[in-house]
Amino acid sequence: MGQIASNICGGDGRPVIKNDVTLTIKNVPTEPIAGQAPGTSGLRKKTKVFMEGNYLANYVQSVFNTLIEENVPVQGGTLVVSGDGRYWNPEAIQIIIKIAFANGVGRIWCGTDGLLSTPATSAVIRARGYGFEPFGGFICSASHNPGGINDDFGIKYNCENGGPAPEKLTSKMLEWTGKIKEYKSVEGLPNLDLSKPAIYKLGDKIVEVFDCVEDHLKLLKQCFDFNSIKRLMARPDFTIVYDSMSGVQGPYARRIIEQELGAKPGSCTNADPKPDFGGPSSAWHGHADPNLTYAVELVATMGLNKEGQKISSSKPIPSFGAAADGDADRNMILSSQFFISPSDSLAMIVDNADLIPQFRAGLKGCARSMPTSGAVDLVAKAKGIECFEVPTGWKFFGNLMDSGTQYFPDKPQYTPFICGEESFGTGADHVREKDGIWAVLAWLQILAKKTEQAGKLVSVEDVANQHWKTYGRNYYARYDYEGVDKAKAEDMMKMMSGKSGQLVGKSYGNMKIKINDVFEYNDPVDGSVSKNQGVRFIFEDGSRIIFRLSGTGVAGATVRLYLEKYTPPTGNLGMHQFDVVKPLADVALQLSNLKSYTGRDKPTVIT
Ligand code: G16
Repeated sequence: MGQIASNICGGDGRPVIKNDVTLTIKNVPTEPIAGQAPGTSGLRKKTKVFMEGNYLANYVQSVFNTLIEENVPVQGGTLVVSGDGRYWNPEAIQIIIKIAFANGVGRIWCGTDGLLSTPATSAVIRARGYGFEPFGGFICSASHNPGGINDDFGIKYNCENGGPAPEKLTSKMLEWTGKIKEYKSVEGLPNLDLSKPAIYKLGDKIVEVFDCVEDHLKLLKQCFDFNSIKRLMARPDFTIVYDSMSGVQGPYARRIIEQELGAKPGSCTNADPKPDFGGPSSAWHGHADPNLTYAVELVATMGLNKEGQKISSSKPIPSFGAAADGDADRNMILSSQFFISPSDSLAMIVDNADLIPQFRAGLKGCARSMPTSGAVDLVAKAKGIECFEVPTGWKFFGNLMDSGTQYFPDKPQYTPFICGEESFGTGADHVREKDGIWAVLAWLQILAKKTEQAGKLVSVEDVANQHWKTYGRNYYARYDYEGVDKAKAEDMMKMMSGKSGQLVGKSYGNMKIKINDVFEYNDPVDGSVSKNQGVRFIFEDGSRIIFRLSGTGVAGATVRLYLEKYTPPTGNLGMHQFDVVKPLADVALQLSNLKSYTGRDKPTVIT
């Protein structure tokens, strides 16, 4: 950078780099850009769209206009700005910093190399503290969507509680994008080296760069008993592979799983973050999306094919496997030749919460998104814990976790709290985002304690078998039809919504429809209503067929079809989930007429 007046230590080992620059605020005229509505999780578009003209600046300024209107303490405040390392992250971060300073922000916090995973951002906003508590943060990420100049970019604003902005704020942001006339920026900001921890004093503004792992690690150490996980790792019969799929999880995985917990070096694979998450030449074609289809490398290492069926392997199969997505909020959990569905994983973590120190005071609440299987409901009922069903989108869990705190002091408290989604998201109230490495540690903690109790290695498969014998099994699968014509997909949804309630009592094979409706959520904490959250067909035997359109894609539409069939403990628990739900899929195709609407006769991804 420009002139370094002095280079002294910041007290915590970081150099303080002073630069007496004068940052001049400029008002840049702009015009509204259509289509800046955030989806399920932030604004996601093709990278080239974000790179064009004022696209990013308009959105960021619209966020600031909203925050200022809402009396958020932006003036002199602290803001976190980082991302998942995807293509154009460094440039976007510089643009955001300039707009933030021009709008009055006093201090910016960045992870090293501009990296912070989504859960780590939440941890930093909530827990880094020391007198400069941030009012919020920007996460530059399109999560599991591929990165690269020809792929996707995204941005999301998280609030002071560390969670995604609620719908009432994002709608105001959207309103601003429709009437914006200018954005503010500063001139004279030197190019900052974000590669090492440092404190930059730039006139009266400060940019602090800190190790991207430290805050998240500190928080996770409060949640888990690292020593007992270390003992599991040290067992000669335990091996682990954690695939970061070239996303942002790499530095976290290496530091926590290998260095802190003692897994063998090399246990963390694809652990160098890449701007294209490995791109077309990677086995997963840059889709850093941990599921059976995309996490092909890990799935094969664990002795499975993409249908989750056992395959032979010439190499020893690790006892535990996990994968993360681009921004490291998602997780997939496997054991040797065994895949656990995210819905089951959630239920089993809730069932074994007493083995996790974070919940030593006793779990008070849990929740799942609507399409997630009802496996967790059965556990919650047996244990007398409150269980909520919310729409798809992590933001809907936030209010439940904040209920009974300073945000909603008159409402009941549901924390300690665990929640999760079928879309490979699991987490708890230590942060306000789903947390991939938290889920991995939760499983390792459960296995470590059960192994200690049993005196022999207990696997994910052992826990699952025991669980199903107790609660029965919610056989589950999701079919995705990606890249279909948006208008046609919307017509199909409209047709099904239009029949709401009319199919009750109708039989399909040996199943009779009990409920057919469009899911609507009445938030018990802030009273807000979210309509149109998916078409549901619920049968008398408890089987469910759910249809929704994905809200995270950037082109066309993705139809998601969720299928669930419950088998009691006395039934056949050892079948393959895809075979069990197949007859339900046939009924779903009949109910939706999907083939004639979309022209598709098979899904792109089944997981
Ligand atoms: C986001 C949300 C999740 C949601 C998922 C799937 O995940 O944070 O809560 O379940 O999208 O959404 P859709 O079905 O609309 O594509 P992520 O990992 O992409 O941030």
